[in-house]
Amino acid sequence: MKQLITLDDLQDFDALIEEMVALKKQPFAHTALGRNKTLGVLFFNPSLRTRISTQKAAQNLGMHTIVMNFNNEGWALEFEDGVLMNGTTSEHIKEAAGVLSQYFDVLAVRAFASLEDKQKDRAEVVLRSFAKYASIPIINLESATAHPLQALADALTIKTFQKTARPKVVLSWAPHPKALPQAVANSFVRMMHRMDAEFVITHPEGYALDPEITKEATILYDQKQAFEGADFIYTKNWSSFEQYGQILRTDDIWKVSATKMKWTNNAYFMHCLPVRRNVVVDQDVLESPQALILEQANNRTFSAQAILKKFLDEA
Ligand code: AN0
Ligand code: CP
Repeated sequence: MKQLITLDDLQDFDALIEEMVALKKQPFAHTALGRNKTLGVLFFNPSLRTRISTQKAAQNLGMHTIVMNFNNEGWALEFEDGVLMNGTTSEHIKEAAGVLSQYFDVLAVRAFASLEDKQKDRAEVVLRSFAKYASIPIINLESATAHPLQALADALTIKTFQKTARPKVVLSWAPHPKALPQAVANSFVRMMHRMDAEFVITHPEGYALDPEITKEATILYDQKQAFEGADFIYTKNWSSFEQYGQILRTDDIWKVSATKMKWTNNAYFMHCLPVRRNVVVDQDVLESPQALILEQANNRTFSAQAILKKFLDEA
């Protein structure tokens, strides 16, 4: 494996989950593996969890980390080939990725969707260009269409808390005042297809995700019907995929509340964070014993560590 851009790059899903469980039990069992190796971490967007947990994961493996906030501190990058660079961009991705490959052993990149150009976002121009022109492994820290480390952490959370062999897991769209990407939801769907579970997506009409990704999923427009008998409610906002990047409604009908959680089988509540309180979900749900949000955040260290370990093992 030379890159983790989407979960489709990962062949051995079950083995990776087992690795995460082992690393969570003994985070410092492989401190010699990353000795004298350096992880580069580039951010084109804000982050709390990804930024800290990825560095912690590297540190647990004995690696060094260098973080760079690229938007404010790097040169404006050009991604188009053969272009006359007499405009706003200062450095081509071919040089930038080549140069970074001189300094680092593994490179992790966060570059969100533009939500303006659907074709460019779907082509994953930024992440795939880094992967194409770097000579070192690339890890996606949330790209235009995917957030695989979040989904792997969520898989570990579900595995840890499931009470039956085949739990019912519901991905429920939520309201949000800003247009957000589909990346978290996409990766959650891809991940759920690899789990033994009854998986249901519920969202209002107009909020269908990329049909390429959801083609095997059960989709319900009735949130109550979806919640009935659920063991896990995973809520997340995303902007419209069809009317790309648009917010189609501003009401709070789809917000998760304690009343809605009563429709479920005493379900656990999940969200990747950051979450807008009382917009996406009521705060009493977030603060209830059923909320797994801190466990999900904790598991981000072990998803990053398992992927880093895989790259170091294969180097
Ligand atoms: C981002 C998103 O929805 O993709 C990051 C989530 C991990 N969320 C926000 O921008 C609020
Ligand atoms: N869940 C997640 O990726 O959080 P950050 O955006 O804070 O990294």
